[in-house]
Amino acid sequence: MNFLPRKLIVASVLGLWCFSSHAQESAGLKLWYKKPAARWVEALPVGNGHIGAMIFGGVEQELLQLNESSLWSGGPVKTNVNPASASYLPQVREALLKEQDYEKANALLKKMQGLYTESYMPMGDLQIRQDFKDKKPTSYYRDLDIANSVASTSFTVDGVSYKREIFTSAPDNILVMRLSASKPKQLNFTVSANSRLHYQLETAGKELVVNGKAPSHVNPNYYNPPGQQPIIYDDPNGCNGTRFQFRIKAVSKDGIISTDTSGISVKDASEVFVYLSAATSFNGFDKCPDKDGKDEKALAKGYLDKALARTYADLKKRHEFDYHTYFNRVKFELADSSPANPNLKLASDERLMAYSKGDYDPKLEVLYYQYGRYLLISSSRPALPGVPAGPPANLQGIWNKEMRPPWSSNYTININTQMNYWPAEVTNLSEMHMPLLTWIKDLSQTGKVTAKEFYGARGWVAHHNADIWGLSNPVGNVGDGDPVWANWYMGANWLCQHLWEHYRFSGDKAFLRDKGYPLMKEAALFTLDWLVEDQDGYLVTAPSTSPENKFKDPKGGEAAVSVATTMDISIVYDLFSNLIEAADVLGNDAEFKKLLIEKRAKLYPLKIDKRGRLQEWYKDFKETDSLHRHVSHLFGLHPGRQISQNTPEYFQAARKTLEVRGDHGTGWSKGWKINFWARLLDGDHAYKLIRQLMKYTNEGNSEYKGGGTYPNFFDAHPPFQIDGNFAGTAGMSEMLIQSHLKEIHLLPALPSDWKEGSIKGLRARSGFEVDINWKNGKLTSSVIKSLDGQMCTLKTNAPVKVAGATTRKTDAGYITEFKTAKGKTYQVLAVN
Ligand code: FUC
Repeated sequence: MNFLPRKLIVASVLGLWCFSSHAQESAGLKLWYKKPAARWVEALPVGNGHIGAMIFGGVEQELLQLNESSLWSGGPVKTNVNPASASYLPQVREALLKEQDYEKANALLKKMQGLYTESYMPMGDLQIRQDFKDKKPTSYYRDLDIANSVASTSFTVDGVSYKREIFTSAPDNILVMRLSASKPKQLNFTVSANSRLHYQLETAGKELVVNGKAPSHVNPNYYNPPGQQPIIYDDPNGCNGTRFQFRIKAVSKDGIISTDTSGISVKDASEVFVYLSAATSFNGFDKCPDKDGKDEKALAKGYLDKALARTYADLKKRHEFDYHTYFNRVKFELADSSPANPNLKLASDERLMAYSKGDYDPKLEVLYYQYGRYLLISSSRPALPGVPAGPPANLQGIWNKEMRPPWSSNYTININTQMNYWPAEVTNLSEMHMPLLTWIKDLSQTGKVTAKEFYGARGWVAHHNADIWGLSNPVGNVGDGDPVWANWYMGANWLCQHLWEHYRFSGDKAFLRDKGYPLMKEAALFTLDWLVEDQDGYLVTAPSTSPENKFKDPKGGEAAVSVATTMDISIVYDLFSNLIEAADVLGNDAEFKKLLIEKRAKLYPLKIDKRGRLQEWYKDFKETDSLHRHVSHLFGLHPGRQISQNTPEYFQAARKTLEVRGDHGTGWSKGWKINFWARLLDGDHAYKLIRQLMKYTNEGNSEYKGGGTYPNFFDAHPPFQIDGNFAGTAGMSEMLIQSHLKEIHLLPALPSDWKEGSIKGLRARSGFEVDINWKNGKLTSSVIKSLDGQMCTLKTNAPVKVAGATTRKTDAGYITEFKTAKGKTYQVLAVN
């Protein structure tokens, strides 16, 4: 299934793009370094949603560590893995609601678990050996130009300058490398390939071909039961793992090229083009990738042959056109009050280090912001003609080198996967949201089976972990998972927010009617079955956890499971509210809407604890870790919209919660806190967290540890986890524009460090595209383009003028309302 309207695909390929576009100066939008990468987190990522490569930039030995986004271990999820599960539910509820025996509930929940997810696999390595007989290179330079999505490495040896330029093209699904030298016939090198998976090498003409296979099962890296092989290739149940092929061809006008299984040898060439295509047999979440798999060989050959039929210039032009279509939609500028800022001359790793020591460098923040957009365009792609859509970006986007990656590099849906997609709509990359929205439908199908088998419930459910196969059961291998993460029931409900948000930004009613609403409704059906009444008549969830924090059990010890955690109830509130609004938009399902309104009114209410914080659990339990990285109970502040200035007591309690939680944490935790502080309208505190998130971190160096940013600007959990990058970009956007409360709030949380700047091309809900300019920390003007002809309600911190509209002052700011016509642009001027 593909949600991308055909019109959009064709328009994108033919270049008939109708949204505004802002060509970007590439000078400031480069990551550059003075030496090759010594570690993976120093290598530079390129990707097209399918092929991912980490480029190390070595002189004599270049390494491209390769991925293909559909290459996972395993196959379709198994059913009936724990037939006894549902029988424990009444006992769990009894333990929780009647006996308050949290320990007993915890033990019982372990009996209600299923299997672990599968893992995202590395595909292989491409190596280039260029023998310079140990002569020292000079003028070494490597960069990643994110304005054009091209990486290059250059250096000089013996008076000859060499350059390698690499990009991955989405329209041609190919990785292309151009190697050149400043003097004729100086290129002598070999290209070889290998894989950590099972593989064989062969040649086809002058092509080097790697055929391989992913395991049929890989245990998570943290799960090592004695006597169990963690990696299994042959599945006795008959569905072996995904096959893959990547093939490489080198082309040169004047060089001599020969190929055997040890590699491709190039001699005496002046310019060489190396092409790499890749494909897997993955054929959808519900098909065995081996016996019912796609013909990966034909696919990889097809991509390569098609690319070879084009010139390098043509491939590059098509790639850049495609990339610019998305990237150029948003242009962000922050004025630097010291225009000759010496940090601008530093290599990116040194610059990041200087920044984390406190240097002022707003252009680095812009680079970080746009890098998040670069990573999303590179790791999450809708279909293009002849190229299918890729899967959603996982914990590492599409870049992974490990056989047993951290947390399986899977979809962790108690925060991380959703976080990946927070920047998608607001930063005008709605198409990149599609792989997630499509995958939600897959997940809902296994989720229906899980709802029925595990709980005897209607609708669909998903827990905290999922994978490309749409695994939806609570993980733990029936008894080995800790319920504090495994037994959490809100994955489907939270993901449904993305369906609704896609509609809110795009105004695409057909999407809402045909794709979004049915999935949201099915999630609500599960939830209606899941909710029970407590002794006071409130609707509660039981069992319930607050990912992934524990509380002091009044009976002694630590406990994870109780009743109606604030996060559960906030997510249910969000789902029901979105469905109620969706039914209004679509003018349908009046009965169901009525039911949801009734049920929502009976949900266990938000509470404020003794210390003035938003209460995390059903009762005012004491948390075991008051600085815990998850701040699950603030879901209603962000990404929900239940808590805002319109609910001043909860708004204040949310602030207090964050103050106590503190500013430390993993990369993604800091990223979430940027968004929280932006929603609390505190730009300076949000900015403080940007500084935290962009703290220089490196592997193998105890001086630079903790949550932050690696030399290649990847987010450090640590280890690498891409969600922090995305949350950073989303959070900075949230500081400049908010539209979750049915009004467009311009500059809601502008920090004092961002005195002057502009951002063009952000999107706001109800179908608007917005440019904002500010000086001396104050809005100067804005341009609002209406894409859907909706009423526009603007909120500003000072009065503004819009032709034909009046501005009124309220306690929360200035409100300006005006009718808009589709396609028209409206000027907003600040009144001084
Ligand atoms: C959750 C988080 C961890 C990590 C993992 C992928 O379990 O608590 O910090 O992000 O997901």
